Amino acid sequence: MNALGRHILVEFSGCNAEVLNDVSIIERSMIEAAQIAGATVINSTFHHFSPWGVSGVVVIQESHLAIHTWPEYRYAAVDLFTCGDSVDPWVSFEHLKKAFQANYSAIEMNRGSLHVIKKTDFQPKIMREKPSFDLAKGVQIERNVWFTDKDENQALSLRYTGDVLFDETNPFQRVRVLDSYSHGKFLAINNMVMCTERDEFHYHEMITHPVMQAHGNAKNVLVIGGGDGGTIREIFKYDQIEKVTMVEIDEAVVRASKEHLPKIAAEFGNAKLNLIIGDGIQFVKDAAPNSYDVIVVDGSDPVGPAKGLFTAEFYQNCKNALKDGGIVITQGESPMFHEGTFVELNQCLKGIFGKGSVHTMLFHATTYPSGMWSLQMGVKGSAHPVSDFNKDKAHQFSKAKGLKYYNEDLHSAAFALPTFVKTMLGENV
Ligand code: SPD
Repeated sequence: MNALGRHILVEFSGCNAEVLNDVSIIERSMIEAAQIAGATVINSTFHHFSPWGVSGVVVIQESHLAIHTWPEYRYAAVDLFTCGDSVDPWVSFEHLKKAFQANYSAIEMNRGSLHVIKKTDFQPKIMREKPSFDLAKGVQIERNVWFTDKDENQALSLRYTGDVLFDETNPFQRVRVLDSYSHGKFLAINNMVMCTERDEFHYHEMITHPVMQAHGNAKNVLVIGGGDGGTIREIFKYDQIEKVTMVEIDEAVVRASKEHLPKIAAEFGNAKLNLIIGDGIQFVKDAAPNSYDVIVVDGSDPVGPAKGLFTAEFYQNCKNALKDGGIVITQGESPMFHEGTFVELNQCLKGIFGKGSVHTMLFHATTYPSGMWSLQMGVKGSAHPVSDFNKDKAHQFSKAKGLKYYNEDLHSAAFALPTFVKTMLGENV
């Protein structure tokens, strides 16, 4: 070869769109493509974009392999660039063609043609230290694979190992468990983070304890969603509980959590739990009036099956199913990430429970986009969750149960809203 390297520019078309949207498969295929061509892999960086698409690069001692995918066009742009004679980029090409089930067009060009460039006697002023390891001896490569929860303008990313512990797509949604470096294992539904091992207690304690403490003596509780089990784990910390009914639409969420997130899914064996795999929206519609002390709506974001959890009909049915003095609490999205949904849900609840009986809380959701998340309460009655709650009881409870986020001071503080949020909700009078 009369050049420093060979560069193949590939247009892969007609590919399998699901494969092109799967960061783990893409990363694995690209690394394999490098390795079977005889390259020495140094590291890899891959990002999954939401709603779709993957970009990534595998750095090899002999240059790089790079990819950008457009699943919606079933298209991938791939660069296979290798230097020296020991690696054949066409071997990588063949591997990827098969992995993506692709049609292709490709051109090869020489890089650093020796007709054009001449070697000099360049002597670097500073010599790099010798590497402390021998790449050829198969050291562990550094992988840089990211999961991104985002809309068109904002995102939250977690770097994960690249290994996929659970991945199932069913008619409702895609359910995954991945292993992040900073937050441990996490549950993702449709490219959105649901909970991570490290910070799930923020969400699960806050969706449970303020409402349970505000009620004071809830014995019969209904949970809609909550398939990972974190919410029922918190509810079962109350000795007075007689029955918890949980209606989760997707059994895969329960299974994934039991299998991979056992500390979150710790209470599925509780004898007081009635777990129903079914449609929570229909369940509440059919529920007998005046049945529940507390209803917890622990759903996903309003796409897919959780869409119906953001409607007036659903909350009207929740109100009917509550006893007098009962309270519904729902995850209310983020004022910074989903302002429209946040405000609409608040207005919807006010229309059903009355303006003075809807109360909004904020808490730190460190792995949800923007980090600021809301919970909204609708009270069937006149009790106020702050002025009427028993602070001393909340203190004793949170201490005795070793809670890590909720305490009696935070209870009141969570209802204190920043001025801009009050303005959004029309409450800054
Ligand atoms: N954007 C994430 C909102 C998720 C709310 N539900 C999480 C489920 C945890 N039990």
